[in-house]
Amino acid sequence: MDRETFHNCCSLDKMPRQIHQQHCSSHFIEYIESEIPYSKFFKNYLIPNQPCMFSKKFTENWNCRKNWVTVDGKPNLQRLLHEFDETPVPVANCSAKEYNSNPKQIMPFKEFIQYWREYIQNGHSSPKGCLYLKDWHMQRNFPGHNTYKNPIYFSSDWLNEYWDTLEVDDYRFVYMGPKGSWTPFHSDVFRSYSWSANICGRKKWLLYPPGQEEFLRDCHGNLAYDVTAPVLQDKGLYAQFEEACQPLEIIQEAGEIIFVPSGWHHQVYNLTTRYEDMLRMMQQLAVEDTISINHNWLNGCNLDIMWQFLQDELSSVQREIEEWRDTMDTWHQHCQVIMKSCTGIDYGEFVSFLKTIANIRISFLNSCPRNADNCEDLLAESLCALGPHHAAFDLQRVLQIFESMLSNEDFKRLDPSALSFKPEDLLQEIREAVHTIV
Ligand SMILES: O=C(O)CCC(=O)C(=O)O
Ligand SMILES: [Fe+2]
Repeated sequence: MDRETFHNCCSLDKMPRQIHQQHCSSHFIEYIESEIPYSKFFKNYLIPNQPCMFSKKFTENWNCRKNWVTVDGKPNLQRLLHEFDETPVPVANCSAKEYNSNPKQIMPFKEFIQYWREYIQNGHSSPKGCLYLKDWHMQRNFPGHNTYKNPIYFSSDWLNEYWDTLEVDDYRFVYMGPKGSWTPFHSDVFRSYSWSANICGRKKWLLYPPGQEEFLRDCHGNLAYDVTAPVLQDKGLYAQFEEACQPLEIIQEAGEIIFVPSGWHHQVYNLTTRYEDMLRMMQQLAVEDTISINHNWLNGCNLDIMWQFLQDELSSVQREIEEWRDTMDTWHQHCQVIMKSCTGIDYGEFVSFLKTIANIRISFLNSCPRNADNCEDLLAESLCALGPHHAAFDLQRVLQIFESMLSNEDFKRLDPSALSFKPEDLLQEIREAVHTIV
């Protein structure tokens, strides 16, 4: 990041995001044909929270684009079987609905491939339903395989950076879906961004700008499972459906990478050729065999959206258990526990997350290796590639959110001894580190 972008973007309040609540954005997605400077992606897509598509040039050197795909563009099942064999993988059943999602099971990779082969031979049907291998942490399980390389545009990724330090989880996934597989309507974990690259096959995305999901809830407040289902026409159930805008409908071809902005709800289908796509629409069938790599990620640009999400989640937990408020001394702690079990994070962990991200950048600015070639690991390499102004931008954003947290009533109620540090000390350190750059 250059000095100018840093100065222009530091205070995001000066650059409000587009408000989509009342009107919808264009029905076209911006297309990035070849390399653009990182700062352009940052200014045009990350900060305004707008979707875009990268051409297949951005994935042409990935090993999986060669190794996992046959010459006629189909998944190379033989090769995949050889590579992953008995590995346990998570598999969803798209034909069954469980709450607002699909039930999942773990099975050996080879069992999934066997199912997939039979499914294709059977004219894309099976008594087992349509199974979709999804949310598989392939990269984490096989770090040495060098399957793909994270493009620089998505490298300011605090979510994976933080969870990597804990060594328990990450948000980097592989999806493999036969014809008919799809992902129900949702937005991503903590309102993160996602990027998704098609290794082979095609996907159709239905994207709704933030706020539109409010029109896509039933009379109990639950989000629609399938935004294309006829039941949404039922005014008694989905009273506001007519107020929702048409979704941005995007076809993603093999090799292309889509950037899905923060809080944009989406529904995704795996498709095949354009002809079959037409047939699908006529017959109301979903079509094709697709492999994709999907990462969830967030950073200083959408940190405020995550923080707002956490506050909204806590408020809804508080509403749920309001009736016990006066009967329990530990009611506020309980709200945090419930929030953690529902969303995967509570306020205490959010603070640890911010602290970890800040400390890494403070050390980076203090040592400041300016040459990416001298960096020892991938994290240092990406900090170097993004440069000291990006690190300073990150710190500035942590500072702003930290200040907002410190004045938040629910945050003030947390047990201070649960924090292993004094927030004021960290804030001071951040200010000093940013000062060295400004
Ligand atoms: O590809 C899919 O089926 C779903 C992907 C998705 O929801 C995402 O990348 O955020
Ligand atoms: Fe998603």
